[in-house]
Amino acid sequence: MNHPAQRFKLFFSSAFALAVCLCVTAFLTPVALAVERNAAVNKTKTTVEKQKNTAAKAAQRKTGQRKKPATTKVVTGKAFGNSSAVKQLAREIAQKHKLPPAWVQQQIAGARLLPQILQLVLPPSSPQVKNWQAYRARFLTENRIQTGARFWREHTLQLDRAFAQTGVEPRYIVGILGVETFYGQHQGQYKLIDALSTLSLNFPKEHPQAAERQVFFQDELGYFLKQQRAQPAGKPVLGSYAGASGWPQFMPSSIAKFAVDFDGDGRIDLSNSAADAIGSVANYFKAFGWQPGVPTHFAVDVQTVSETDLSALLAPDIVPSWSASHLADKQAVLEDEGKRYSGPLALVQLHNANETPSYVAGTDNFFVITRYNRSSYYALAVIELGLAVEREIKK
Ligand SMILES: [Ca+2]
Repeated sequence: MNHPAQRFKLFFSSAFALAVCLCVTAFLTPVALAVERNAAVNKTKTTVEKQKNTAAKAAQRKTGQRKKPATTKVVTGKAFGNSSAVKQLAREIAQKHKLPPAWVQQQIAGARLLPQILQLVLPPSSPQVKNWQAYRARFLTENRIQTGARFWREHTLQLDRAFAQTGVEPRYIVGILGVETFYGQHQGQYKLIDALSTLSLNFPKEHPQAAERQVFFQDELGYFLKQQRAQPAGKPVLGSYAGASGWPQFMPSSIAKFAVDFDGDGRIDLSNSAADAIGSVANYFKAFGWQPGVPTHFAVDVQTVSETDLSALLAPDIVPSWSASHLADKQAVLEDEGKRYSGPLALVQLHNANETPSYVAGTDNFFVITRYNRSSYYALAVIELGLAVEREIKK
């Protein structure tokens, strides 16, 4: 998929044994400026020290980390006012999104600079060590599974209706909403108008893709204002520092393209309506080619694969490229169901810090989940959380 977004890298620090640092890389993901939950254990505590406190707190909010430090406070700077940059941006947004120029300018002029998020959007300053097992452990907690089970029971009708309309099985919707916001509990605390205006007007020039990123956020600000004009929220919309909001953490452009009014009240409200969130996640997956009933991945053993073949099989990364028989030719041993699978597969490698990596063979549906967030770690956490919740409710 080509539509713009950005991804972030998560990694742990030993000093924050349970906290997570959130750093932006210059990548694109679809829905939310989604956090790339490519987890990595940063045992040496060397990277992004200057971002650690705020980033860890942001990650805690986003992921439902239980061990919270003192209440985080959003640092708010001055209002942008009617500067020439604001006037120009307002003109551009008004024209592109067919909005009244004076109204757009008023909205942006009243927005406030959020200095702390300018740090958060910078890429990490040193490589990260990825660790699937640590990453998985953060999301597959008993608390999250039990909360997911309550959510599923409470919203069974909507989940079933979404499945009937889109073919997206409830477990994947439940997995997404659990990983994204702990079932609506951690939707973010930044005013979207402030966050998006800050990134539109003051995007840090030292970012390697600064110009492209700034244009991206200007477009997102336009979508956001268009939605506010059409359907005023009545109070400030809150979300992540990157502009994602609601239970499913959709960016404004994703709301425009994929969100649906699933409870039939005439409004799309991803912040307050679990039903709208359910329908919108299902609709998103359907739009990216979800195939009902197709598994997301198979177990695969690569111990007997030669190093050269392994490199070749890993080259396409998460893009399904190999037949089951091709994998067999290269001595990769699929589980039985995988051996019979007729679609293309991706050999997905997940690092476990210094331990042996994990591998799965991802199907087209695995790839669809990565359209939500371009990370195999993220996708597998969503899948495993959804399965764990499903097992819980079927007990
Ligand atoms: Ca609604």
